[in-house]
Amino acid sequence: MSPSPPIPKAALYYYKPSIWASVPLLALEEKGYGPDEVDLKEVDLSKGENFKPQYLRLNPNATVPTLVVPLENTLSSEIESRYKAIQNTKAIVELLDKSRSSRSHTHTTSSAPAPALTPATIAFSAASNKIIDILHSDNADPNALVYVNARDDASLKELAKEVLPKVIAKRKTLEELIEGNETSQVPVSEKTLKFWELKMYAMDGILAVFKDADTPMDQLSAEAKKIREEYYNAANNAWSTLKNVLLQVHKEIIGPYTLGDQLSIADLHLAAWLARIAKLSGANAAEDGNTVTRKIEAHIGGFKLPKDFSVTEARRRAGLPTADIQSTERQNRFAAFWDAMKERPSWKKVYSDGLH
Ligand SMILES: N[C@@H](CCC(=O)N[C@@H](CS)C(=O)NCC(=O)O)C(=O)O
Repeated sequence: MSPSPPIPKAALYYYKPSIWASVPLLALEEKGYGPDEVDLKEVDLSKGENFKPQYLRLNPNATVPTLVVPLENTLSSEIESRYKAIQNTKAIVELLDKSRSSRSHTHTTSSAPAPALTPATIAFSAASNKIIDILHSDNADPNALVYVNARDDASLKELAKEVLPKVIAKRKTLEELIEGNETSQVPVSEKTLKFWELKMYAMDGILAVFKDADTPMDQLSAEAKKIREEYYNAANNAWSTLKNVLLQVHKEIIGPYTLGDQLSIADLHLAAWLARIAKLSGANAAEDGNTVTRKIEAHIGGFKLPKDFSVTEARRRAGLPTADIQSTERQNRFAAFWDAMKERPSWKKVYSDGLH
């Protein structure tokens, strides 16, 4: 008998500092996927690797994560048509959850248990979808917040040190792709070219703000001053809008996890999102939930989350020790969530290099 062909493997395209790619990375750990079940392929966003035609064929939006999965029972002999690329975080995590169960016969390489992360009831499923949709809405966009994380000249100068090298590198890649295409024997489609040009335009908009970040406002030309003022307006609006996002999500959390004491897929989205907001607010991975949320409140300014959750209850439900806690102590639900989440091996692994 000839040996059976190897089971085709899925591949997850990710970038470690990316917020949304962290969600499937958390899911892989929580589900107990073995390293030989999914190939991890890094796409360096800071160098614009995601704009290259090879990657655009997998994901025309040029974003991570992308999960490429083999399709079973295909009639086609074409290798390419036997794979399907899934291009958004929510669908990827749902698939990772469903594809590995404790009874799965095709994924036997890891003996770790594979708890179901998808909510089991219609009501929980609706709550989970609501939270995920809020976190992925434009008002909550954690990537946009990176660029508007300065509301005065001193913080703009600091932020420029981080943003400028990346934007310049991405712009260079786009420029090379566009120029290379002009002389290429196999030029890309009009659509791809337009996409690159639009991305270049976006990079130029960011550069216009950050290129003279070292110059104080009162020494700028009239035009540069106008750009800076518009930027501060946009930044103030973004952080002010975030208050509503936080309150909306807070209202949905049962505690300590979004749906109570069981981890679910909404928690993976929330963990990555909150880690980014915490980082932008100056918090770090070692800090506890109360400290982190105090920093978020202070960073937003004039904002307090409701302290409507019992600390003892939160810790008891998360399986954490409660002996040192005063039974009347209350905290906000993000703080309780943070404390529960940060104890998990998945979180420790994904945030081993600090928050991102
Ligand atoms: N809707 C997409 C959004 C993914 C996304 O925005 N990913 C970011 C990284 S977290 C990205 O790839 N950005 C492209 C870039 O930085 O050029 C999803 O849910 O997967």
